[in-house]
Amino acid sequence: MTQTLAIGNYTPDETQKLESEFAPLFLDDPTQIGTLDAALRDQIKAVAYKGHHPFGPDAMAQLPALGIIANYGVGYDAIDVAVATHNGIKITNTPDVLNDDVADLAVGMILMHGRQMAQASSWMRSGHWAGKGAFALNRKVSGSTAGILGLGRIGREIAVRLEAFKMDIHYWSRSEKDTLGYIYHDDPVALAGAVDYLVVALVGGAETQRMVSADVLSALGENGVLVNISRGSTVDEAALFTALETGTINGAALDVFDNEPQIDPRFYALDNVVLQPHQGSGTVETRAAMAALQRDNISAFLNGAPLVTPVN
Ligand code: 8YV
Repeated sequence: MTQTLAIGNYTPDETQKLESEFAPLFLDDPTQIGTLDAALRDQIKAVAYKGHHPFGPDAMAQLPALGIIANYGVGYDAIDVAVATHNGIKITNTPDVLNDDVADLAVGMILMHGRQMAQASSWMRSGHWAGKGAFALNRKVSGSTAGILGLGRIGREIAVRLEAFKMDIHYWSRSEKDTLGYIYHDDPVALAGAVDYLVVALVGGAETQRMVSADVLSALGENGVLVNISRGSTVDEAALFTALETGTINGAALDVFDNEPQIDPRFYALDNVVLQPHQGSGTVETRAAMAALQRDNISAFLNGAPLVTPVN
């Protein structure tokens, strides 16, 4: 009897491991749950979820025996946790195992933006070094001032790395943290006004929706660079286009967007933006650890053991 539904785009290795542990049914996204026979839906106790499509009340109502949604990812903003909790459905996520990779990518994007490495590589491959001479001078990164918007587990890993680049670290969080030498701002606009790099490491969801507003971008100013490795929803993208197109900020380095993967094509025309395809956690090692944690949570639930990384 199938008790598990695996929803999302799993790699062949992940698929094989899910199959051998749980023999699940596979679907692409939650909107397909209704295509299953009611008799099958009635048996489903666990969902392994991977993706960013909304998983809301309608999907949950179609699975009356559901007890757990094990999310593949630290961010679970796609899942309606309030409704799940109300219905007695446990949510788990995959925290910590991806902190290093996401922080590494944030730092890499800062260096790519400042040192123009992608443009320099294209310059060489086009034969311009020998033909036209030296590549254009660019922007010094070390010794800048960094602002971390959301000093959680990933934000702290970014801060630690940027300290090694001799940066002063400022931050905003819901409350002041016990940090050695980091400067707290109680308002995102004040944070943006104090730094060269504003690095967004917020959780997604209603409470952080469009926190990077036109006012924040205006405070960041013409030397400022916005870095986002969290969720596209945290940034007012319309205001960001205005700021990038009119030069009221210096640039942006973005791993996350509205409407992924169909992002606004205006991004492709901007030279002052580093673009990455939401690949913060996307290494072989980390994705294996995330997938294993997801499976461990499902196993724990089905065996009546304590969940490894519960959310609610
Ligand atoms: C995704 C992420 O989980 O962990 C998160 O919150 O956004 C990513 O690691 C990954 O893209 C798979 O959907």
